[in-house]
Amino acid sequence: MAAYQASHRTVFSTHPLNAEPDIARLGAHTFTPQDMLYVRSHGTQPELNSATHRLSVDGLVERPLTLSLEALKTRFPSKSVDAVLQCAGNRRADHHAHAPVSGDPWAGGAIGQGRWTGVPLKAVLDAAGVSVHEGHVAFYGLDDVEMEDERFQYGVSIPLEKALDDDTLLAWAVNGEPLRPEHGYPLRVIVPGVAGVRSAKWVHRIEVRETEADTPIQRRDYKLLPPHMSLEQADWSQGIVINEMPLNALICSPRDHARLPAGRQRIEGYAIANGRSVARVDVSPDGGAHWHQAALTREPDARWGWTLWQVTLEFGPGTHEVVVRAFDGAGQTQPEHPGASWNAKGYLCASWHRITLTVE
Ligand SMILES: Nc1nc2c(c(=O)[nH]1)N[C@H]1C(S)=C(S)[C@@H](COP(=O)(O)O)O[C@H]1N2
Ligand SMILES: [Mo]
Repeated sequence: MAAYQASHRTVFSTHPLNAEPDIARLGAHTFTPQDMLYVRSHGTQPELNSATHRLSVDGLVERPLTLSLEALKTRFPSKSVDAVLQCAGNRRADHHAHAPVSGDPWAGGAIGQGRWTGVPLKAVLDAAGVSVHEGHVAFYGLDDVEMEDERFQYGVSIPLEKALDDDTLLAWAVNGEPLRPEHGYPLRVIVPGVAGVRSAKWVHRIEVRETEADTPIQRRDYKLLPPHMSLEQADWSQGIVINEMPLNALICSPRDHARLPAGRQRIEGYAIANGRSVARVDVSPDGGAHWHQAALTREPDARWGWTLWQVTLEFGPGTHEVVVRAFDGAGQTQPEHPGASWNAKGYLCASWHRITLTVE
């Protein structure tokens, strides 16, 4: 077994807490243990109590509601959903290596899979009686965020249609444990297949609206800007709102720049198609000149899950560039270079992942 880094994770900041696990450990677990799951927080970490916490549901509904955790757990049918949570900035380091971008340089560990337990958001919205056919559902957290000298409460929204998907949850547990404070205790939203930003932590208010949430996080962040647009001159109205995540794959082990003895070497990692299937994972031992197909491991019902993969390849002495790329069920694959999707905030990097191995 490889020797793990002492800390097991990279901490970009502590206030707010932003940290990703050592990716060599990440790929070893189908369900990411909570203390290994990346943390992406924009502001304060509220100290909440599940006994006194309340969730309100208002806006374009016939019967506004205020619910305790107890009421959520007893008045609605609960269910568990296996889903990957992934930051839109995952793999930003690869965009950054192409040309500088703004934001923490996540290597590829801003992702993890959980078995989330809670109530379908749809059940709560049905109880409140949504009075529109089209619209948006906004989620507000109890954390305070500072952005460009403004201080505000975290808030985001998703289209009503996605809010009514049976798998969109108000979750209080993951992998059979209550949520930890940094992951949204006592209640968070889980929007499977969608960028983590929409899965609001510490949620205390849900609002049904005609338009997207009027919050800075929704309107002036988490958008894919056109390639020529700098952050200083950003016209956010021209950005694509990030919801669905692209096809992606990563080599978790061995680590980039590992030194290894000559011979057979197991290569492993994750691939994700977010609601579609990962149909094939190709691994190249020589920078993309030749490709080998990896064996895939996927939970049969995991519509929103990741696919772990592994392949054993032979390496002689020298330096080798090992590359991975996935194909989805539509036969589509990933861009070869990070420049193809470069944007000033470094979102949605999904190019072929490359590591360098030195074999002695
Ligand atoms: N209230 C609140 N919810 C939030 C955030 C936040 O800062 N505050 N960060 C979002 C982002 S960008 C991501 S990627 C996920 C991260 O969830 P995790 O920290 O549990 O991994 O939470 C989302 N929900
Ligand atoms: Mo994120």
